Amino acid sequence: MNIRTTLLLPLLLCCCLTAKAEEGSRLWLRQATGAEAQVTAPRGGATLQTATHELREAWKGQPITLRLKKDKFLGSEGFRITPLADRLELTAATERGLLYGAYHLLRLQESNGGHAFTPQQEITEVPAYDLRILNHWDNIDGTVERGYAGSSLWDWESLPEQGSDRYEAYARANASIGINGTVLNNVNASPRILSRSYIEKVKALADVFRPYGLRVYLSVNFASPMALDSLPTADPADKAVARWWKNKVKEIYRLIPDFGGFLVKANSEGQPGPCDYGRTHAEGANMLADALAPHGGIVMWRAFVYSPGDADRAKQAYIEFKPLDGKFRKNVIVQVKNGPVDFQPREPYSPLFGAMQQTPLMAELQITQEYLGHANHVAYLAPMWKEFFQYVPPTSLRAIAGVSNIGNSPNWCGHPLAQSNWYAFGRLAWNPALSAEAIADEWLVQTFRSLERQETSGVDEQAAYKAMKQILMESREAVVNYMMPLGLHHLFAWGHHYGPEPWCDIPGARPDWMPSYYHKADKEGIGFDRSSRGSNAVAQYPDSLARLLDDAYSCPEQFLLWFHHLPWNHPMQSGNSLWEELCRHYSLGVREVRKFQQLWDRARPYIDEERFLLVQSLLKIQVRDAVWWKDACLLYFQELSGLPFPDEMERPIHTLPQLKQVKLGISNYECPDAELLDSQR
Ligand code: GCW
Repeated sequence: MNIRTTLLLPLLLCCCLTAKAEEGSRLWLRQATGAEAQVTAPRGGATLQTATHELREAWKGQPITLRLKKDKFLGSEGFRITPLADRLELTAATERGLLYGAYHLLRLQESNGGHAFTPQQEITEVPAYDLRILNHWDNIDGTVERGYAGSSLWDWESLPEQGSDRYEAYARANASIGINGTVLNNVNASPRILSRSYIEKVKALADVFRPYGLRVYLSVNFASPMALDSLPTADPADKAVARWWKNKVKEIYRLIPDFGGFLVKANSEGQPGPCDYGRTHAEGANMLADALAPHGGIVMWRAFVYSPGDADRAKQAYIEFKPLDGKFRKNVIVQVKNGPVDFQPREPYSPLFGAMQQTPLMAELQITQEYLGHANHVAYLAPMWKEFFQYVPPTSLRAIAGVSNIGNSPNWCGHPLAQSNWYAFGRLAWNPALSAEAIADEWLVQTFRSLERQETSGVDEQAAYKAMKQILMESREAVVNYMMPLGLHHLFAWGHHYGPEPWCDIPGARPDWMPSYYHKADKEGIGFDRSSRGSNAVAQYPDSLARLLDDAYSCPEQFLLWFHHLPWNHPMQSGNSLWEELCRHYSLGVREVRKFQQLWDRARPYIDEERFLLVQSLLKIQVRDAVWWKDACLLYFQELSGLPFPDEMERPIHTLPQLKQVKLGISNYECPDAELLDSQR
């Protein structure tokens, strides 16, 4: 029996005994039905009918009239809610605007404890971005790359003949938070997704999603013409290749007239691309853009490129893409990960943002917790994304994408609290000015409010919500503390990116996939020197920021070891040495997760047993892992620093040789050696 089963067994037994169990499948959409509100609406299409239906089912407030009215200010998705003497009026220029308005009203009602609610003032909402897109890294064999919530939601085998209730539930959940696009398949794309039979499957999904304003996009493999139709080349300058793409695009639009376009990972991690033929990323993107333009489609071209050459990995995307600024067609958007390396628990922002003034850019955020404890650890990511927006003004972006954490597990995201990240992504994509706190409040009350109890039970219940919110708000920083504080990054074990392996050294493997490439710890000190004396990655940032980052005494300490290699006794702002400060952060991370356990227990009387117990069990795993991280990193670094642990620090409970034996399977759901880890406690 592995660790997850051992810890979850009492939970499974207990849930059989409780009546009001909830498995989380209803997400934040748990409002009661049968409200019988008076809802008046013009005749319209499926989207308008959906808006009307949602309000009729659940709206408890005063009568409401839906109106379609041309309004330049509202654009194609905004809406206005106007309180009149005897009713509310919801107006929008399109049916989609009305749908978003309907969900907004229901969200306000739920935030009001599910009670009838009358807005006192006019409310006007217009989304910050036209494209608010989920990226699924779902493979056509049903697996999900970096997915921790079961298999893919898309049952390609049974499509298009057979549907699933979950397809509609998925579209509805997205619409309720304003997400309006979905890339169905992995950026490491199988060419087969563009075969006729798969396009028919994609059409079936697009038909289900359409009433919810959710457009479908596909990731494409740049060598598809060779793989599918045996063309001798995929060179974008080759006329036959361009013609192949034009025809393929036509074939797609014949079946899916509102198809959104392509997402492309090219010349990255072994994927084919235009550089294979001596062409640039712009030439490759433009060839696809020309095929899509007549149909209104777009290309989202990823800037996630790096190779094991001499240049610091963190500099490479900038080096390759910056010279291409202004060279892309109008319907190309370059999609850039938030940080320059790869979705680490904390990274500075990617310097490409702000550097490509002539090119529309979109941010790629990662909702799935590839580097933040998978679906075992609680890590509410809105604070991380807000941190990104502090440096990259939302207005400088054209669109926003999030790598999905959704799978076919009953609660969609694996960890019950991970649903908050799907929710927060949608809300921030609609309005990046919302605070992480406000989003946490909204999500918690909608997701956990007791449906049995009509009235809130006052002070204690408020305290329980406050405790849950504290967990969410502090969770990401806790993960940073016990995994990679002070700017450390990529200390992950080979392959699965779950546990620590700062010592990892696989002979012959790519150096830029090894932790030592990033931490560069030795007897003298630790950290990657990206200052002007080192790789000079700081020079890719605007001058004033570059100067700040370049000096170890002015560089924000949260990025210190990202930009500097420093002696173990480097003095920190706290007065501690760097070594002491590292020890302090790792220990703090462990203590924070222990505190989450206590805080979570406070919520018990107010929420359902099933989700309560599941989170309680997962927190045990998280504490176990936090201790594992702390011990592994500190014991390893201590071998190099030769320094003693500070007096007050909690002592390791493992030894380094023991920890070096731990080898987890690729997925944390099957961790054959977790017992070894557990038995070492
Ligand atoms: O970080 C890496 C992930 C890969 C992923 C890649 C990417 C889809 O480990 O699994 O591939 O990033 O973003 O393309």
